[in-house]
Amino acid sequence: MTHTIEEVRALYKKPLLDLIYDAATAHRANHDHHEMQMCTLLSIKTGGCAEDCKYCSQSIYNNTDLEKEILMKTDEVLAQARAAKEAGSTRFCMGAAWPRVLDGRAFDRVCDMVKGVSDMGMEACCTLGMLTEDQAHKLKEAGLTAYNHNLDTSEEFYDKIITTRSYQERLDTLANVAKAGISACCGGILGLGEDEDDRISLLHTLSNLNPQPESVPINMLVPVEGTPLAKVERLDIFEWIRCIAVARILMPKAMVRLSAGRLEISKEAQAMAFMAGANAIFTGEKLLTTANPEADFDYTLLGELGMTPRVPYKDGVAVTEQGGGCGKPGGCGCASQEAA
Ligand code: SAM
Ligand code: DTB
Ligand code: SF4
Repeated sequence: MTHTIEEVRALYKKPLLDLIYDAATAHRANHDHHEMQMCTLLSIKTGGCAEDCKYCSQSIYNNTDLEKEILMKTDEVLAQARAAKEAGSTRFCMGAAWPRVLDGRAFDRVCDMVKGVSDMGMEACCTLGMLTEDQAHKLKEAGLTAYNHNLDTSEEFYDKIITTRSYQERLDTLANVAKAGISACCGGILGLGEDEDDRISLLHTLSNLNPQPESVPINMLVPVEGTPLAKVERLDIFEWIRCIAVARILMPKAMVRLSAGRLEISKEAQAMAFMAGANAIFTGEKLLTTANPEADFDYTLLGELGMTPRVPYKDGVAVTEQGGGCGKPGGCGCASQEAA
């Protein structure tokens, strides 16, 4: 179903509690609202990126004190994936600070990593920059579940944030991902200094992608010292919640993923975001290069709210090799486990 920009604006402008109520209704009609998908990120190649994204610690245009790291070895990555699985994650996302994928040994190694993660029974995701259709097919063959490639902000605001690539190039990669039959994980960053119309425009573009993204990461800017956005004014938290609710209503089947920025967001606001339809988080003490809440914080919060981590699924069938039926890390011994 396509949505006009006026429809998206009308939704966005609803009284907040009505909007959250509608989003919670859409969430409950399409998902088990007690479930939270836990995902882990790993930066497999860090820093030295030739794009000029004004928010990013990894761009060569920004003066951050990040240590560059070359592409990790496959077995080191798989050891981290196994640890993430043991800690309760069902999705492992590998990020490389590349503007685009180049064919050759590095890409072949990433395909091996994807295969290894997928063979462990975890959903494998990567974010490697721009991708050709042929490269997307190779990742699909290796077992990739989803490719993360964000639109980040509105088309109108894009050149205030990134000038080394165009919005159309992002859309082209998303089309290549779709042609290879890989799910798209596509969302954006809030708090870049954009205005309300930019947030509405981003949500409109995301919801009109065909097919709609399987996963929609909502990042709140993590201000990084040495980037042009280090001192930008913080976005009001209710705007963040509003975007989550609108994303849930417009993309009812998607996983709405709270991504960067949770460390600075109170547990009450995170609970409100879950109410508004967010059903996935990144766990682990690090995102790619910035800090994330401790596992204890996340598991305590889920417990307080009566929520449970989602069990892993592969090809529509629950993976039972490890972990209990409830999906708790290490398992609790309960047997009930249904495929979605
Ligand atoms: N280089 C690839 C790309 O840009 O598509 C993949 C890695 S990039 C770090 C993945 C996403 O992380 C970006 O699209 C952006 O949404 C998010 N991100 C990066 N730095 C961030 C920051 N400081 N705060 C919030 N989100 C950020
Ligand atoms: C996404 O949208 N957010 C994640 C994931 N996709 C790769 C990355 C967040 C990165 C936050 C900044 C950092 O840690 O460098
Ligand atoms: Fe490079 Fe991605 Fe960072 Fe942009 S967001 S500088 S493309 S790593």
